[in-house]
Amino acid sequence: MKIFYSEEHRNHYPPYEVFDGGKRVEYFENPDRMDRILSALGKTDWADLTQPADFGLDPILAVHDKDYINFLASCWTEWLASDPEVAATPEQHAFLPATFALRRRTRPTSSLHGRGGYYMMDLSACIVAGTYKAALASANCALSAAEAAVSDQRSAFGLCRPPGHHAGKDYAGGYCFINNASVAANWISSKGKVALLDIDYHGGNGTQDIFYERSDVLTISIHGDPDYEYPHYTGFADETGAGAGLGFHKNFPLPKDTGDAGYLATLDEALEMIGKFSPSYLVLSTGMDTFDGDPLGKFHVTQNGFAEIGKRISVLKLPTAIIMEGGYANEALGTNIVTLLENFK
Ligand code: OKP
Ligand code: ZN
Repeated sequence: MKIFYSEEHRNHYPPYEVFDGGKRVEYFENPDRMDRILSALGKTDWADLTQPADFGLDPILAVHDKDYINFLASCWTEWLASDPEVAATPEQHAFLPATFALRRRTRPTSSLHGRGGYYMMDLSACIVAGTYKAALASANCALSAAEAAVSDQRSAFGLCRPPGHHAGKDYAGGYCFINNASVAANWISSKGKVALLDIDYHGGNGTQDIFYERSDVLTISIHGDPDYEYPHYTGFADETGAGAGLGFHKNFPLPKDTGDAGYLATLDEALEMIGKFSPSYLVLSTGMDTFDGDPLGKFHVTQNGFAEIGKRISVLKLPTAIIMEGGYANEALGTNIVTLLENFK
């Protein structure tokens, strides 16, 4: 299986993130995640690691707002230039706003923090010196996987970091800056009918927003119920698309403590919907934080569960761009990904 991976992500490693109550903690979405996956893939005889191609900005701007991307591109250097304390000790800092724009007749203003609170939805998508280039490289990994799926008519893995599914057209959040899976799905949509299934533990709010009014891309997300889980405000069962997209989005919010049986029963429903849509391609937003014991999740999917998830999705027999999202139980992350891929390919 072709696996698209870039080392660029290492330069995106914020010194901290901020939890509820203002508590600073280590950045959970860390480079070690990729090392665990690389080491597990290195022990297989089928992992064909390749550098992503550079697709330029066009396929990204087909999904994201230009001013938002410009904000990502210049945020760090603007902050360095405006704050001597940051300039003196850049490695101790991460760019974060303290005021957020509720999207009710608000607008981005010209100051850096006036854009920060507009283009960021929370305190977990910290921007540091290497963030923008890492986000571009991550999107290129997704696009390369999409291109491989289309041209080889077989599945490929975009080993993306930073992840993408919380990023909307004009906002970052939840460790995500560019919505890699959405950029890939949108790119594929001009070559054939595509469905996007999000199996990350957290609701794919960015993906939902991006395709909400489109009928040509079916989007489905299975996740912790926003009634108790991040991203809190969207991902409910009654959100099914709007306008031309009505009926082309589906959320499966699940209760705390969902295990293999409950998860697989829901997955079957999702796969049946995809079957009826009858796409030519699939994009799989692949988060492994449904795993039992993930520090950011409340489900109990086991390694056997991931094997079964891989098997059942593979029954669709669709060339699939598998796009890495979350998963924070680092010790198990490599094994879990390899288990899923091995049962999928
Ligand atoms: C990203 B992905 C609140 C912390 C929220 C954000 C989690 C982002 C998950 N206590 N942190 O979907 O794996
Ligand atoms: Zn997640």
